[in-house]
Amino acid sequence: MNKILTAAHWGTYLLSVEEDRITGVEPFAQDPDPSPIGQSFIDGIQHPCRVTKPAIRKSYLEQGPGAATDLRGAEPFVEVEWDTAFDLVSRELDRVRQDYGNQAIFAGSYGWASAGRFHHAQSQIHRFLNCIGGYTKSVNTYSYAAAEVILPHVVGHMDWLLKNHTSWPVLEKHCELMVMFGGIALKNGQINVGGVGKHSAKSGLRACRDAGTKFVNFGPVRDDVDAYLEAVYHQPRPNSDVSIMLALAYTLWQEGLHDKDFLQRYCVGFERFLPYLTGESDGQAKTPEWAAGISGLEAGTIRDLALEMARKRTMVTASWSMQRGDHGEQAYWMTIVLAAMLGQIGLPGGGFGLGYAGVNGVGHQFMDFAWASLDQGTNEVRDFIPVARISDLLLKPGEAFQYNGREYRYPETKVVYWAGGNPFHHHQDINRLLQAWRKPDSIIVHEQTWNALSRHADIVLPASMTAERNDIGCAKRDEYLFALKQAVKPVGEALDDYAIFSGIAEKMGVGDKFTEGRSEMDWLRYLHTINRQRAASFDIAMPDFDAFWEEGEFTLPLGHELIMMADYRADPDKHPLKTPSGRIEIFSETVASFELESCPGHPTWIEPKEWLGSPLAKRFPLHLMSNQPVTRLHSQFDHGKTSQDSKVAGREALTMHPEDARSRGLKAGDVVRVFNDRGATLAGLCVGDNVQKGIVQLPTGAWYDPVEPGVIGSLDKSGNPNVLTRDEGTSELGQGPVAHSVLVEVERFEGEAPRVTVYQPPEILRHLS
Ligand SMILES: Nc1nc2c(c(=O)[nH]1)N[C@H]1C(S)=C(S)[C@@H](COP(=O)(O)OP(=O)(O)OC[C@H]3O[C@@H](n4cnc5c(=O)[nH]c(N)nc54)[C@H](O)[C@@H]3O)O[C@H]1N2
Ligand SMILES: Nc1nc2c(c(=O)[nH]1)N[C@H]1C(S)=C(S)[C@@H](COP(=O)(O)OP(=O)(O)OC[C@H]3O[C@@H](n4cnc5c(=O)[nH]c(N)nc54)[C@H](O)[C@@H]3O)O[C@H]1N2
Ligand SMILES: [Mo]
Repeated sequence: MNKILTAAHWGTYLLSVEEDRITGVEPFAQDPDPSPIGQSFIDGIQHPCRVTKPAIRKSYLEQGPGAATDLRGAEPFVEVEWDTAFDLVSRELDRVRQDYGNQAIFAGSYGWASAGRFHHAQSQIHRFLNCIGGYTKSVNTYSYAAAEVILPHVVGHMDWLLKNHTSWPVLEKHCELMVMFGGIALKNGQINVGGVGKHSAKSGLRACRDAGTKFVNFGPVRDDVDAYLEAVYHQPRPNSDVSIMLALAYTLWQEGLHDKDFLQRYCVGFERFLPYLTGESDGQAKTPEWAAGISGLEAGTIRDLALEMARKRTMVTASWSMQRGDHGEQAYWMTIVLAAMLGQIGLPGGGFGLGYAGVNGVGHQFMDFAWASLDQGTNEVRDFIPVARISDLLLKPGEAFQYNGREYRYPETKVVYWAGGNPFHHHQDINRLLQAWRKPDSIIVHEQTWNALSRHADIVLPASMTAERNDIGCAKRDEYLFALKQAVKPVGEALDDYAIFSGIAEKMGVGDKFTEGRSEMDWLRYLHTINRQRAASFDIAMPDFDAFWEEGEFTLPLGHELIMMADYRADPDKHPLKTPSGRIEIFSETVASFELESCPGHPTWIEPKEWLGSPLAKRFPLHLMSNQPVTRLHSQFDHGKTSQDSKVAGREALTMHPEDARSRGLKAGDVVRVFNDRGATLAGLCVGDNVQKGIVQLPTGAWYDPVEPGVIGSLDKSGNPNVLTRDEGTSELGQGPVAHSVLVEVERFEGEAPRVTVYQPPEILRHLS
């Protein structure tokens, strides 16, 4: 039996391999808190739902691009040889770029793909398409799109902030009070983009508790906070957080506890915000009583907390989910303004945090080292979409959209090309997506499994998984470099994305440009050489490639303990922020000049379009929390053991408060229908008071599995919340997704529930009859 190291976004593991089968999984010995998701490798890699051979939708193979696009998702596939598949793809890309131009190829290809630096699917697809003239791209992430757009106006870029978060050991020593909005969920800290050596969030937080930090959380789900922290829980009406923050700010001002020197020296625009806070400008003082009416909390609770925050070294944190709702920009802007009024930004243990443990790297102490990655070349196409505007792109060619203060237009799309992401997982309002999905002539995907994305494509090219190829593993905000050796042969005829693009590039006459004559191992050596040179510039000796490959791992020295914005606090003239004024902008002249109702010039309470406070709550009285799943990464390995073991009544579990269950006559284990005007899905019921009354939790990631494939509005059998969510931008500024502002109703599903079938392959023909 061989033991071979592999890496995933949720950690590093040793796979036991016997006769080309994976028979066991052990976590990496140095990881103090490994994720159970790794157990899904046992059945998930060599699973019947893997795509094993290139496959073409039947009508498409018979009639070519644009054939019966309404049958996407409903027709059988026909297997073809790789050479035929390469021909089909290269001819279609050629046709479209010649007849319409490269902007007609949409290849934002958003998604998490897999760990492994070289075989990173997005790097591969973008490099390949840049070799043939480019593609329409997407900007920002589903994770924190609103933050990425608002924060540069207010304090600095999200990437810069995430790299500079105050690290756990500093919090342990200095933080007296941590006030959390949306919790700090350890389930999320299992993950890190690109991989994890040591999971540090749990020990980091628990050390704070042991050292006496008090934790207070505002949020609907108790599991968002580790029970060990003995947090004080408040359960405000979801999406009301900005009103609570405003009331905390109001109390600080009213009591004269706001830090006037800090606001004067480090910020601009407090005087433009103050009339709003006091109500001078709109007739409504943002008092605790006012916020109580919106959030359902006690005014006294808010007032007392404000006083305590002013007395103590306080860290105010907001999870990324806080800005994945209507007007998500406001939640982050107001978090920063509240922290600025407390005046502790740049002090150890104080200030603000945006997404601690959202991934393991936030809070983790690491060395700031940029690992080498594949050069993607230059994209000659200027067109782009904000990432969550994919359905709009396809449905509204030629129409204008607003983004960050400017107007742009959607180009017309003929080809959609995806590798390493799953829009049938990540995008909101799947029924609207299905409508949009009928528009392009061709949909080409590289997929590992027969999930909803590959089922709704025309050309499906089977991609290998990390354990099936050689790679190097390294991640942002993580200190480890791993040699990832191929553990098993790829299933069937699956190839890695590099080999697939090499084959297509060859047909299109750009083979050498794409590969630069390098094999997989040549590329790993090449990337290692860059890493080694970078390490040398830090006086770190890294072994040569052969020694590293033999050794299997390399670790960077421990980074410094970080205090976010300490430099800025020490000398704001020497270390100005990258905002227009160089200061924290409580009022932004730039944002104000855009004259957007959906994002005014200072943080503002704007009522969400869909929440428990809206008239729609009469028909759909439950707020849906489609948060990140505990047992997988999004849709990845939903077919694997860890995720499948967590299903209830064969589908995704929906958790509901006991009183809400009782009033609907529901009990644990029931199959329930979750619905609103946009769609309906079936889930298995869990009942528990870990969720707030009036909300239901249905995590993202179950594979969309319609009762009637290809029919828009069909009932989903597996519990995918995105048949229920809204497809609208956070605002005209950020255009981020609003997955967390959604209302639903839940009822028992009467009769025999349809069987979930999505974890078995669709109908596949060996050849055209
Ligand atoms: N309702 C709701 N929706 C959400 C969210 C939410 O909170 N609620 N969260 C959003 C967020 S924050 C995010 S980041 C997105 C995540 O959305 P995605 O990143 O799109 O989700 P994944 O399931 O990780 O999709 C990755 C896909 O890539 C494939 N893949 C993996 N490795 C490879 C590879 O090497 N090659 C190829 N060709 N394919 C590969 C996998 O099979 C999988 O289908 O979802 C968003 N959607
Ligand atoms: N296990 C696992 N971990 C993951 C991922 C995964 O798929 N699986 N995905 C990763 C990715 S891509 C990302 S972006 C991060 C996401 O990190 P987050 O965006 O923070 O994750 P969520 O789980 O969506 O949300 C965290 C909690 O916020 C609360 N919440 C939602 N809306 C509100 C609100 O209006 N007010 C308040 N106060 N609370 C609210 C919910 O109770 C929810 O459980 O997680 C990463 N980690
Ligand atoms: Mo994300």
